[in-house]
Amino acid sequence: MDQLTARFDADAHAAQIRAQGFTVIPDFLDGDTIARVREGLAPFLDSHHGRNAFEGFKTERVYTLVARAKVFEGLAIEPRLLALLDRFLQPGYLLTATQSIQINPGEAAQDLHTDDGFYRLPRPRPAISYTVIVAVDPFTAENGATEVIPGSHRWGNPGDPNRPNDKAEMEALLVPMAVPAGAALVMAGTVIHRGGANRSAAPRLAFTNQYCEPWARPQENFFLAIPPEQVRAMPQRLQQLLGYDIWPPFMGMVTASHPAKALEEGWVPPVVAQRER
Ligand SMILES: O=C(O)CCC(=O)C(=O)O
Repeated sequence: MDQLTARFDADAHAAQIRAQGFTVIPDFLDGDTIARVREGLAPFLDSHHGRNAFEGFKTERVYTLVARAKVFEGLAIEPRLLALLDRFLQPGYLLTATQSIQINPGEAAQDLHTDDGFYRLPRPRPAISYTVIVAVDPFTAENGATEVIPGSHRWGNPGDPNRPNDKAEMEALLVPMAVPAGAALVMAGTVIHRGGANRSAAPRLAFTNQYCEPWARPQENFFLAIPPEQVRAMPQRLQQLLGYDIWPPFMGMVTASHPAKALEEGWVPPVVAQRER
C-alpha cells in the first residue's frame, strides 16, 4: 500500500459525505498524473461538442473515458476512491459513466440536477450512484467550478414543502467548489449541483467517473462501447466495474454462466455455439 493510501482516512471522508453530501480529496492526482491525463485526452478533445444546454453548447465531452488511455484505467480503480465508495455502495458496484468535461469560455451554467435522478424512486432516499469529479485545471468561481448545494442530498422530491423549490432560492444556496488542480470532489448522486458558467478566458478541464449500485442500469453501455479484446487487457477490478461480474446470486449472468467467461479467448456465445452443434 502506498503512503497516500495508508494515510487516507476514508471514514472521515465518508462522514463528510453523510453530513453535507460531498467531500474533497485534495491530492487525488499529482502533477505527473495530471500531465498523463492531458496527454491521454489530447487526441480526443474537440471531437464531441454539446448537443443541448445540458451537455453544454460550449462544452467538450469525451465519453467512455476509461477506454481512451491507460491512465484512466488506473484512476477508475484508485484505491482511496474505492475505499470510500465501499462505504456506501454494495459489493459488486458498477461504473455507470466515465467522461471528461471541458467547459469552454462563454459557457452558461447548467440546469440544477442530480446525477442519480433518472432512477425514479421517491426521495429522500440513499443515493444509487456516487460521482467523482476530478479537477484537471484548478476550479474557480469564474471558470465553471462545479456548484453544489450542501445538504441537498437529504431533500425530498420536487414539490416537497421541506425543500426550496424556487430556482432562485436554490441558486442562492449554491457553493462553487474552488479546488486546486488534481483535487477530486466525491458526492452522493442525490446532491443538487451543476457545472458553473465559465466567465474566464480559459477552458476548465475535468473528468468524472460515476459508480452505481450493482443492480442499477449504468448510464453507459460498456458491453457495446468497449471491444471485448480491449476489456480482456484491463485489470480484473476494472472488468468487474464494467459489468463483467455477477451480483449474487446471478444478476448479470450470460446464458447461465459468469460473464467473465465471455472474455476468454475463443469464447462463442452459447446461442451461436449451440445452434451450430
Ligand atoms: O462539469 C461539472 O462541473 C459538472 C457537470 C455535471 O454535473 C454534469 O454534466 O452532469
